[in-house]
Amino acid sequence: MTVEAVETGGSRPVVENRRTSPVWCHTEWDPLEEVIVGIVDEAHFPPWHAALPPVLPADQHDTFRRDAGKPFPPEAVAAANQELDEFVHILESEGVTVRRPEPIPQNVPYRTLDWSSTGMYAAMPRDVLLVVGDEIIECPTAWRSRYYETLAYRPLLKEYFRGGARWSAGPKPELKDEQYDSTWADPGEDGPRRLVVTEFEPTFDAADFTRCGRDIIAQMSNVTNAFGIEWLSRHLGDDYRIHVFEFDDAHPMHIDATLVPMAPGKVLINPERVRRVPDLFKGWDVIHAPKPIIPDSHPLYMTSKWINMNILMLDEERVVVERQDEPMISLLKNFGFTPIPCNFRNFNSFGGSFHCATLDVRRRGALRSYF
Ligand code: DAV
Repeated sequence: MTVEAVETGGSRPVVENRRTSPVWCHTEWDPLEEVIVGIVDEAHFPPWHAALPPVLPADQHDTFRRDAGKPFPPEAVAAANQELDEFVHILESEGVTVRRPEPIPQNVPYRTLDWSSTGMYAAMPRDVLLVVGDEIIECPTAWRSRYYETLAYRPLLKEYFRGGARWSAGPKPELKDEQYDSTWADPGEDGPRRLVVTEFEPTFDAADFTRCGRDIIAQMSNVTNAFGIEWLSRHLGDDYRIHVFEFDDAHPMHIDATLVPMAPGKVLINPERVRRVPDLFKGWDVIHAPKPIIPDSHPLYMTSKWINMNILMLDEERVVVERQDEPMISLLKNFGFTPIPCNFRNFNSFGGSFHCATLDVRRRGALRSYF
């Protein structure tokens, strides 16, 4: 691959090989050119498993036990689909190329040497695929129900590879019983952090990482272990520094409703989970996310209401925000951003918002240090 030095930052040269790759993304805020938006087609409740209770909202455990392996309610799927269409339309009118995965059957049982499962959905590309620079990485996810989830993206992955991207995958996990702490019990909101994944083998979801150029912020969670972070760190090599922080979150899974870098020098934080902003962000504007306004009556199968923070930056100013989330819209306006409202509350029911539902495949910009 042709690698061309375009600037020198710190002690290491910064490289620009963008011309040879359709995959190119260093931050959460560089101008967005191409994005994958997930789909809710075929969405099924996963089989009940020990990895679920540490992250599902308490009031959803009974539903997940009862409906394990069944399709999500068709009216919920239809309502989410309508919002996805609106989101795609908005992205396209803002000049972004939108790609979609191919639906794969989620109710066909599969098995390994140790266990069997069915799938869930292809709604959240953010969880299972990580883009760093010109590389797209398939994540070794900890949930058995997500074992084959990246198959929905294979046509795109092959196309990007043929176009010049690098394509890799974390070590295929076995996900044996040893991967899960069978004695896990809820520590309670103020209890010590207790994670259900063990260090048996590396697992991680991409959504436990957030990119600021050479610095990548990460957390351990109920799907991402230290072994997984170490694998990724060595895989990415000396060009990147992974900073692992622990937040006040008793049920962590994915960092993107906790700490969201929005632009150089601007970070959105969850005021309940980030009681002390990491020193790394010294000198940055810290924007406290407003309390979510999603009513209790609205079903959220797999996420807390803080999913209101799960915004998508189109560049350093334009930001896609849930249309009904007036407090977030006015706060971001006050900080000089340009919010673009989109209905997404019905999609939120499936466990994510604009950041979870997308994978930014290509953003203009070079690899830099922001700290
Ligand atoms: O409440 O932290 C995070 C996003 C899930 N994909 C939460 C949910």
